[in-house]
Amino acid sequence: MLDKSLTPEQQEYQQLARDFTAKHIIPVASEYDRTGDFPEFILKEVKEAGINCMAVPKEYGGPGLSSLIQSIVVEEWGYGCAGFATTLAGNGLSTYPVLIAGTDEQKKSFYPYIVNGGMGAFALTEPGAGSDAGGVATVAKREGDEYVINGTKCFCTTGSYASVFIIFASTDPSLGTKGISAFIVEREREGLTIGAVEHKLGIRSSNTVEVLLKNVRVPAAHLLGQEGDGMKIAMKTLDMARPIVGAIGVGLARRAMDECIKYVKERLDINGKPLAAHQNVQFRIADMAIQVEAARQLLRRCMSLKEAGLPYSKESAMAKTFATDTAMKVSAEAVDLMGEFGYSLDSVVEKLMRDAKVMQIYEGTNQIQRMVIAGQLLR
Ligand code: COS
Repeated sequence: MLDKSLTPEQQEYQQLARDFTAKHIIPVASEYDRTGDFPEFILKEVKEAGINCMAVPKEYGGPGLSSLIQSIVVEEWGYGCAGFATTLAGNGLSTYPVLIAGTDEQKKSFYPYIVNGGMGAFALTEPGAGSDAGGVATVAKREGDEYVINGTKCFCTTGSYASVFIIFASTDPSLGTKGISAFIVEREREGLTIGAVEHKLGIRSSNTVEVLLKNVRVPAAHLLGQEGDGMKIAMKTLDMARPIVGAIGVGLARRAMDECIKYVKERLDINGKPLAAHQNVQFRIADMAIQVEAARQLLRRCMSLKEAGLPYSKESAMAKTFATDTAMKVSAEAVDLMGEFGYSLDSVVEKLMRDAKVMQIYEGTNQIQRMVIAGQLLR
């Protein structure tokens, strides 16, 4: 059922994304999960459907969709496969720093890389700077009209396939977070190589790698904003990205609930009655539905604040936390209710449970989100 509380345009995108997911993601998701292969084909399809890099404005070749529509589309991707959704949303994430701080010229040169079917990657995290994003040890030294970048990035989504990266590096380590800067770095720059590829418990079709930077030279014009703006650019980017992760979580939780409903209606107990006839089962299904809907509404409120140009950093952290905790809880509950069938590698829900875990960790752990929320409430 389409959500009738949405506007006709929003419903249109919900239908489009639902059809896209049913056609291109659901039929192949378990195979890509099993092999861990990267679904390169999905890029062409998402571009053709007009839902690639959804935040990029029309004037730069993107679809320029509202934040609410973006979350509606991503929920559908998350329903199909969180690995595919991470790849597609990760591509969008790489466009945010340029949207936030890029000049017109930077937008014109950067967006075609990604919008026309290439991929971008956001590289902030380092072996010694995960939750402590300000601990970035990669350095960018100014030499004439170039910067020379040295360091190691890790857990970089889509790094092996990206044609361009947003790299965060310190231009003045003595200034701490105020010395961090952000750069556009193309893949072909000499000295940029891909290191270890992560083997993961879930979202196995998404590509997660180490990015090694050894004397990588970029023109000074590739600096986003001013030297020292990097931490703020990163934080604003994450504000935009966290509800999108929440949307993947809502989609995943909804899928777990749907799979579970199908099962309890068909599966008979020892007296020949469907499991769904038991009040205990009904209550557990009802709790799933309450959590999915609450997560979705928290997300939509965050998106309305953002669209209205109001502060939404706290709500972004809330939506991400609640939606991804819901994804974890509902998928684990689905495995529990489906018993051995749910635990089997042939079931859909065991994959959902594996995929859900990382959402509580990436784009800022849910503990970091609670720090952001409490920080605003207690200041
Ligand atoms: N929007 C704009 N600016 C922000 C901001 C936001 N949402 N949040 C913080 N800032 C600014 C602060 O105002 C501060 O600027 P000033 O020094 O000018 O005052 C600067 O950024 C540093 O902020 P803060 O002092 O709060 O930074 P901390 O080092 O204490 O770190 C946390 C704050 C923990 C919240 C941050 O490191 C974080 O989000 N960590 C998680 C990182 C993450 O999500 N990684 C996932 C990577 S995605 S692949």
